[in-house]
Amino acid sequence: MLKEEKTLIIIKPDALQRNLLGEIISRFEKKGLKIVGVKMAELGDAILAEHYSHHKDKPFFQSLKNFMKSSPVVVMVLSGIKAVNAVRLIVGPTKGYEADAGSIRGDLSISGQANIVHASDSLESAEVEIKRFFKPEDIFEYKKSDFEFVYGEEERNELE
Ligand code: FUP
Repeated sequence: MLKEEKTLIIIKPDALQRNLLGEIISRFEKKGLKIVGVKMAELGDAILAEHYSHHKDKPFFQSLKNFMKSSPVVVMVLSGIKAVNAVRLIVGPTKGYEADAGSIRGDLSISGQANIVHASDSLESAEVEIKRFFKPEDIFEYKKSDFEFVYGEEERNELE
């Protein structure tokens, strides 16, 4: 049974500083993903330590936190069929210099750290990450007028 998944993305300081916010949001919008949460935030040590806890013993941990604190970020929740995987494909693998042309990181980044965007890597981490950055009342459930053309009939019947 199909259902709309929610996934979390963080548009990182390099993207804001390089005027890429519109370009990045536009790619997700054009895909057919629905924006159900969005905010600007300055991330502090505590939330970054939690978000990147899987890297806490890596040599780049401190510089990663410094980078993520270097300017505000934009945090978004995107919704759609198989959204977690679809967004990871659009974002591309971690290092910009290894990412395929066509992906956000492949087209817009040539760094392993300044890689433009974070995206949840599984449905389980998406649930945890969305709770980390958003209160339930800041996530919006609504119908978009392009729904009929973004999805096919059988998909729409399953989703409704
Ligand atoms: P991803 O899920 O693709 O964002 O990748 P990871 O969770 O493995 O890494 C999270 C962040 O750590 C990357 F976005 C950038 C940073 N990083 C480095 O700075 N250096 C590295 O060698 C690997 C990751």
